[in-house]
Amino acid sequence: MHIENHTIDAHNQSLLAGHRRKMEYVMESVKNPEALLRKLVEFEVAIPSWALGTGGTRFGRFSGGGEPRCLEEKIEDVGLLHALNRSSGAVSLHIPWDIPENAAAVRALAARYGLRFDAMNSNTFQDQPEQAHSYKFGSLQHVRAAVRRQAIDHNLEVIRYGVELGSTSLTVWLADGSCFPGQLNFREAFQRTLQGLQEIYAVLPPDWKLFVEYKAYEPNFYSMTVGDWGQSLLYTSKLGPKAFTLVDLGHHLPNANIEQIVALLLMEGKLGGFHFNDSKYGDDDLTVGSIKPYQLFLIFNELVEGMDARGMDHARDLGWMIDASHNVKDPLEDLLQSVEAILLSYAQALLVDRQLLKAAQEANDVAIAQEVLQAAFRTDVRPLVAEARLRAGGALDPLALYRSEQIRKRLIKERGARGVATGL
Ligand code: RM4
Ligand code: MN
Ligand code: MN
Repeated sequence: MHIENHTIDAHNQSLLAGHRRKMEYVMESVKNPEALLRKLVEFEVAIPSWALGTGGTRFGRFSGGGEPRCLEEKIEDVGLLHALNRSSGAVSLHIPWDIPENAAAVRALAARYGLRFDAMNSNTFQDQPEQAHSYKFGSLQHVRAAVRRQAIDHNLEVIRYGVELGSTSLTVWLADGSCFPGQLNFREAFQRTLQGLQEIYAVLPPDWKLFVEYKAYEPNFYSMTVGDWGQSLLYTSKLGPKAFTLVDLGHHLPNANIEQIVALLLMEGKLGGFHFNDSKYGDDDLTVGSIKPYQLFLIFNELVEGMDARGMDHARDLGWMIDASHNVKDPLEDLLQSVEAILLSYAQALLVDRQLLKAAQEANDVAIAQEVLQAAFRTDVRPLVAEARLRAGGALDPLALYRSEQIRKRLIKERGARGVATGL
């Protein structure tokens, strides 16, 4: 199904007068509104193909119905999101959950919705039915060469699919590690993993990037072979200039200062991209901005400052992806909320008075530094983000329109109540 332009127009008309009033008010606190709106229009966040069905936990999975039954329907769903918010113009695929059987056709379908393919994701954390060797004791770190070969070959296959789809990056997240002391020789596990990554890196097309994602724990609970940003940076530094660290917000130990991690990775030119989500305890994969919106703002504050310092293009030079998926919300509503939260934090970060902050830092004026940051964070930028969406042809209130158009109900009618999408 898809949503017609005239439906979006009618929705916007009904909200326009109220929107204009809110805009007038917020414009008073924005110095260069046109430049800011342009940046918001350009910003885009990739939607993960594995989050379009209702996420489960290992205890259960409760489908909301109407889940996409194939890659084509997943693309249709992302197309729907993009039509509503005009900021979801990319999709990130996980192989083998979403193998494009006919890549040319899939690419053409995506193009019809104005979508491109962002980073490809490999999966060596699960065994597939036809697979010769098990990843029970790891993949690239494995003590047996045949298992490592299989994992490397899988990544090469993912790159091949990506090339056919026009993607230009590969994200490698390894579940490798150990559950008990003594299980693994840390140094040898690192070296084997590095060797595997080097083989993958060697076949990357010239314009491709390799993202090495880290995670503190789970599924291994004693050690992870890419367990934190230091380890990831070690791998990516040894690999070379096309390798970068990927930050997934849920992959840190409690209270980690993620904004500082981001600032230093950017300084080193080694920050590749993000998996946005939110968390209370661990890899909770909750809706972006639902638990710690101030932290998200502080991260964007570092991103804007650090990217500007390196002359980077905010919209293009890092990989912006969502990695969220859970039990109780309609996944499409969750994704609309996640994209919105990202844009709000980005807009607030753009509002930070950099000169004043710099002056406060130079003068050790801690109170004013806090005032500057919080003045931006406490600005209600929702009208600005809505205005950017309006200018780009999207809906002023995507979630409200999704509800009033009864999209989930229509999807259930079309696809049935029992379908289960591949993914988490
Ligand atoms: C992991 C990690 C990866 C994602 C898988 C599904 O925890 O976040 O990025 O691909 O989950
Ligand atoms: Mn992730
Ligand atoms: Mn994760």
